[in-house]
Amino acid sequence: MIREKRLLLFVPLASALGAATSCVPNDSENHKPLNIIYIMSDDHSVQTISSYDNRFINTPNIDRIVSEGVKFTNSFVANSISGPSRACMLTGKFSHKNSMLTNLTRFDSTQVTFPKILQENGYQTAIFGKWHLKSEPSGFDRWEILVGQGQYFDPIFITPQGRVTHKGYSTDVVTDLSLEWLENERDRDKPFCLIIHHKAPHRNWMPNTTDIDLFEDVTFPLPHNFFDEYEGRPAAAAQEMSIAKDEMDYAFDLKLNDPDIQTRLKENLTFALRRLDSTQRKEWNRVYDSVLVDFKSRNLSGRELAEWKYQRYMKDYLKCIKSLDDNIGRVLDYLKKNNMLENTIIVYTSDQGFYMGEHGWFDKRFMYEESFRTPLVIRLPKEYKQFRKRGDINQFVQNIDYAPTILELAGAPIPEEMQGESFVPLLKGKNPKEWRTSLYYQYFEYPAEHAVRRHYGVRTHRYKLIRFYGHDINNWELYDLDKDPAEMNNIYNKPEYSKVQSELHAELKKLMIKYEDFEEEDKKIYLGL
Ligand code: SGN
Ligand code: CA
Repeated sequence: MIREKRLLLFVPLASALGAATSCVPNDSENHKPLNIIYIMSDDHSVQTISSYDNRFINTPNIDRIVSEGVKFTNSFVANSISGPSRACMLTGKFSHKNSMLTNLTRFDSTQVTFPKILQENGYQTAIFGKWHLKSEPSGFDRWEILVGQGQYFDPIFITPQGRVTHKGYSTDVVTDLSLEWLENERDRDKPFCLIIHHKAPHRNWMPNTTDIDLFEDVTFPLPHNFFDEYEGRPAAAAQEMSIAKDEMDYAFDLKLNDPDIQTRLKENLTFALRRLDSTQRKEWNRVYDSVLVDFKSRNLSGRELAEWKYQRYMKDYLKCIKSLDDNIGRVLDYLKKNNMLENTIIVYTSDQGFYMGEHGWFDKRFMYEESFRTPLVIRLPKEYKQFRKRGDINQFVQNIDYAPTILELAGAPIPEEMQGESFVPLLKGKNPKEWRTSLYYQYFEYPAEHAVRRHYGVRTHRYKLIRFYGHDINNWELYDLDKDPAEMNNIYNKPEYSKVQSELHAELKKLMIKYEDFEEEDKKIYLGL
């Protein structure tokens, strides 16, 4: 079934924009369907994009998208982990509906996805980079995807014709493939949707050797809750994603390559380093050998050791972000040079947020702010400028909205089964009265790496209610985000919040019914089914 708001196929952009049609200049570009470039990185935190947060790094190219478009200040995922997040993005549905609950699941590629609908409506579709859904891509005219998580150096890709290795650094290679497709492979008579999915800055945060010296002399501010003791938050206490503990591996994560340092993931570093050529290896050793010497000479322990690990983590992660931002710049420059900017929508986002030491963590998964949020910035063609004067959009959006939004932008129909909402009205600067005021979240991957318990919850503009459930946990958390933005103080069952608490329970139940998430035993019991 197709929703009523379905748009005509290939309506000129001016008509797709509705009421203001007559104001749109009538040059020929406006009569072509919009091209879409969707760039998504892996694990890029909101904290490390300068237009969101300028404490750590300058990202001029991502910021260019913002200055020529919009920045979503309240952008969230539906399930903060790669495969599930990608499935939500493609299908416009929550995980329980697209069945991709965890990274271990295989995506059912017979499902309806936005690239398939674009294809049916005359678009050319292509994807390069991380896929992470186990089954092969469908709905793409051209695809070349990384094997699993992919490698940072000389990454191996899967193509319909078999495997191929491309020499170079992953972020450069994925961009090269994308630009090559734009320049030489696509059919220039058709509109396109190009999806560029970077591996970076995923663990183990290996920088390009060209960026290897960056940030070496910078000391980053420690998050105020780095030494969190998780009082009143048993799930947070039970996680295994602590920078201070061995979960942040001295060899694999911190690149301390030494016979004296034998760790659980040491072999993974050995394998990753084998992919560097001799020139790259020389550069690598120049930097990381001196880090090793420094580390040994300090003989650190306790808090000092944890802080040293945090500093190393930040440096490596941010080196990866530098290359990511540079490569986004390459795409923008290409479009500018080829006069394509005004007929192309450019989206930049991540598959989820990430912890930069908040609560003492790396990784994601939790419904807490740093990993529930994800960056979302969109460069808009000039026709949109008359609708939106301001750069920030503050309404709640979620990655289940991407599919319906992209379809509406392309003038293609939005299937009824998609649970997300097109946010095209927000891009036009409208403030729809009926827009969502609460968000639903779910996480399923447990037992698993990093030991984050299953949970679900609701977030409003001020409060967050989370339920952790399973064989070894059964508890609720409630946060007043105005008073406690870092989510340190669980106020569940505090008498002064009893009214708020019951309102949030009602809202959570409403969302579970709306999105039809009541198959699991815990949810059935909660809903009284
Ligand atoms: C790998 C990482 C984990 C990470 C998951 C999921 N371990 O398993 O730290 O949480 O990926 O990440 S590693 O030792 O292989 O680096 S996700 O972004 O793909 O969901
Ligand atoms: Ca990820």
